[in-house]
Amino acid sequence: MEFYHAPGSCSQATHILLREAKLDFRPCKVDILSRALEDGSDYAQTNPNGYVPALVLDDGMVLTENVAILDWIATQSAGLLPEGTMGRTRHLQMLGFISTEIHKPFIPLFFLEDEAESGCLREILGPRFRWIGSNFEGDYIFGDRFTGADAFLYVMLRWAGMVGLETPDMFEAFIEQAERRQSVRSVLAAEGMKPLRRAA
Ligand SMILES: N[C@@H](CCC(=O)N[C@@H](CS)C(=O)NCC(=O)O)C(=O)O
Repeated sequence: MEFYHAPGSCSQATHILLREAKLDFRPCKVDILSRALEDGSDYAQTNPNGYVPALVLDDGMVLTENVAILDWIATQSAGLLPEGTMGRTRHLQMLGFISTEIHKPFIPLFFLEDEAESGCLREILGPRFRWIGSNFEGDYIFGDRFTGADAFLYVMLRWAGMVGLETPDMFEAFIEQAERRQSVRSVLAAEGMKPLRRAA
């Protein structure tokens, strides 16, 4: 399987979950501005929409969209979904929330120069992070199981740190827990990034 990604982007969540699931994959780095792969070829040939993440499965199927990819990986290995008959649905609910209510509206914060506009966006995003915090059932969103939703949240919290967006204090412990995981440590090393917390 091939994994198309850009370091530090939302594809980092896929990267983490692929390692959690211990799946074999070949990482392929995409320059998301030029849409070029490292060998100079055109990533749009693989994903005409040009964005990451994308997986090309061994049968050639191209899988895109964070929600679908993280859900698919979670079904490939045991212990990556919340327990119970509603576990997969609850996980999808949280992935959908992070994808549409946090990830997508977050992106302009990296580019907005107008303080009023950026302040408005911060006011929208703050309560959404707090809502996730209010749903925590343990060390992670669904208790003691680290899921794709946790991987996605971790990446969004890294982004929050980059733009100085305040998030609930409880996420400090979450970040520390996440950064103790081998999957997170090896992905950060592979993507050339530092953990947020020195304690990790
Ligand atoms: N709908 C896609 C969007 C993914 C996305 O926004 N990826 C960003 C990186 S965080 C990207 O590749 N942006 C470059 C572009 O849109 O051309 C998903 O949810 O997976």
